[in-house]
Amino acid sequence: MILLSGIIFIISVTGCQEGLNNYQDETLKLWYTSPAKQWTEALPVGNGRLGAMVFGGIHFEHLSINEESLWAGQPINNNNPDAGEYLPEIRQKLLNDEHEEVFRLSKEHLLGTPPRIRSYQPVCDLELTFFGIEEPESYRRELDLQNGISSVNYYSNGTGYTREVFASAPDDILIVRLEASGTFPLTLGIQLTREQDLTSVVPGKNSLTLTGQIIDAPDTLSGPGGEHMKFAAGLIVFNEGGSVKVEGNSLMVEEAHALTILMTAATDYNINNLNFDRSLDPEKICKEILEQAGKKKYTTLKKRHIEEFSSLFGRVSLDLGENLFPEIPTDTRLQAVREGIPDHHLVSLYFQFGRYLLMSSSREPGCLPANLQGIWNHHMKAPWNSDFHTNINLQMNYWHAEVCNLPETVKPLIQFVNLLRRPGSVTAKEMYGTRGWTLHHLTDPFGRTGVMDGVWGISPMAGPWMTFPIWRHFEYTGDMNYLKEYAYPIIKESAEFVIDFLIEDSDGYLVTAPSHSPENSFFEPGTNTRVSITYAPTIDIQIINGLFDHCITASEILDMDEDFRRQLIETKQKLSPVQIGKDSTIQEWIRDYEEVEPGHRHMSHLMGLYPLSQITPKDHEMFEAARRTIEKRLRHGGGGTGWSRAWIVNFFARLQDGEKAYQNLLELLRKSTLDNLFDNHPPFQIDGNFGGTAGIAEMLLQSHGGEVSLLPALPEAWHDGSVKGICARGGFVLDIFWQNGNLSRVKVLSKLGNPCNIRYRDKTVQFETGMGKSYLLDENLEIKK
Ligand code: FUC
Repeated sequence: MILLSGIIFIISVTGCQEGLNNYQDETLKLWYTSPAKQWTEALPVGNGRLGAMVFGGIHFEHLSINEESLWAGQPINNNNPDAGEYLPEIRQKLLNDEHEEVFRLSKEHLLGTPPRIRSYQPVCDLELTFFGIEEPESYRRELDLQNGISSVNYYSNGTGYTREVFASAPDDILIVRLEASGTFPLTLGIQLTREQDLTSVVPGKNSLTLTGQIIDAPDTLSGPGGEHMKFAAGLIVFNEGGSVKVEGNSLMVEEAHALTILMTAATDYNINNLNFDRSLDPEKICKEILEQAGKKKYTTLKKRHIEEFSSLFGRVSLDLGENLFPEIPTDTRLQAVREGIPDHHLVSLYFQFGRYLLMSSSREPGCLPANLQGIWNHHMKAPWNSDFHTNINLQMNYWHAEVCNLPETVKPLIQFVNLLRRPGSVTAKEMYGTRGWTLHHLTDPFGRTGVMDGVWGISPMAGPWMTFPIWRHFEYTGDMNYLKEYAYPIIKESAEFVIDFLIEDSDGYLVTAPSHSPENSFFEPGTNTRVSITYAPTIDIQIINGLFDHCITASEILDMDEDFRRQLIETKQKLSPVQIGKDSTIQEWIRDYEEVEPGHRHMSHLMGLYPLSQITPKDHEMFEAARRTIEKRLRHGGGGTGWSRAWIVNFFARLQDGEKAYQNLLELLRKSTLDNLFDNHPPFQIDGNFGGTAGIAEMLLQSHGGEVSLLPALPEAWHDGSVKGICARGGFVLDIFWQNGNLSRVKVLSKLGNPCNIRYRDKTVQFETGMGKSYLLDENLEIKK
């Protein structure tokens, strides 16, 4: 894997650090009293490129290792070659409600060729087999969120054993440190294993090098087979005391009192090409990284890691009450929450874990965004391929990034979307005969953008949807260079796609056709026939309105493309409207169809409520209809997956209903959270964690519609508290304090010098700010001198 070259991103992060303390909280740890029995109990570390799940075993330690770019498959243009020819007929039949025919034609002539992708894969396992250790007298494994170190401590054989594992971003390396203090030193075997596609594991004097290449078997669904991505992993061992020798293809360490293992992995993936690149030699890349890191002492590597890691993590603190259960392990606390015992500190730990996971799976030295499992996956064929799902999941992964003061985590997403324009423009042209670019409901690092999986993959508005995090990054950072060079071109070309894609329906509205409302279907009126392909579902109208609004604003700010701007304004007026149906909820489709699954996990027609801000209290009728829409979903068993429940938390936060937001947050913890705090979408999906963190932030601070709104959905349970370092659109960083459920004070740091329009309950104040200046406001929003 190489980093994206030739593109320089200027991401204003320095401003975020300015004026911010590094908040220390000794209690920000997940901890347990026994080793993980399965992968979903292990603890994650990552540096954006490398990831490891640490099991913490006593006799046998097992680290499941990932490198973000190791994927099966290869680039393929999977746009159905018939699409252009059949599109007019499909559209016509769709407008005539000939659903069966539309289904048949779409399946044959729109569905991707091939329709599936292959999986993200683990690199290898690092296995440590310890000899002579008796059952320990005490055992603790933990993950310290503040310094990104997972550790294991136990006492056995009259000796204290400690183990630390972390993934350093500055040195691009995974580090395992083992120490034994007492009479019984460390004797262990070290092995690298992989269940398939292994070329060799070669030991050196104190090293192991693993090499391999993914060999894909031909498969009609996912494409031709072949010798695909190359990969390597390497480690060096530095022993203090004792000896290291080679045994077969593993290393044997005898009687060491301390040991440092440096480990890395690499592939020949080149993101610039969205392909592997045979000029890259993964083995050589590993050697170089290890050589550089090997020059530094363990203490230096650790210090560099902690400094870098905590400088990002420490930007935000959340205090919802002190830790009342410092002596109780995390899994027991979670179980207590499941049984109805309040634990506000566990909520803040969960919030910070969401920040931790994003920092660890999406940033330099990595170059790809966080996938469905962030960066952590141990399956050769992962659930949903651990892919980039773009019909809610990848977008949700970044909902909390800006507000939680981690703008640099968005950079890999920006790079990736920027590069997807290339295959995305081929899809736009070949399938729909349009300008611009788009993709459908999922993609892989090879940039496949045709229709995937089945006809429910016909979601041409997923491309425009992917522009929202791109725009949001500008809203928070105000980075003009970024707007001009990256955001605007991505957004404008997406808007061009939409302009060309829209057609007129029989009522004279401009509609998207074909499309669907993710992943729901409706009954054809008067029949039991289920239909999913449709035109102008509500989500599309909301997405287009959002996209066009962003594009119009961007072109105004940049003072560019006046004619195009006018065209967008005119087009907006001709879009079909968002409607309220007979049961007073927001209609999911252009007609008031009956839903097949009224409790469906997707709530796509509420996109305008969150993450967009088209549905606000200013439009009382629509606002109340949105409330009824969620309630209806919930009545029918909605919120069944973690990400769905997390979305509901955000909805209720936007509805300014702190109590319901809180109840749903508790449901997220109770029903969809594993003992290691991963979101449980069997087995695991990271979007629920990220959406949940965004939801907590949204309860405490909102900043859409030109207003910074303080504590808009504070539940009664969070009586006293504070959140520090949280960010608002317009370049503000806030420290908010409350007591007895009421605002007590707020400190506003203005990074950009924009005017600040601040709301608390019914009161708003506006004041001018100076760039880099801080303002303290009291409980009445009066500025203190
Ligand atoms: C969407 C969801 C599923 C799952 C998948 C990866 O399609 O409907 O629940 O999260 O993405």
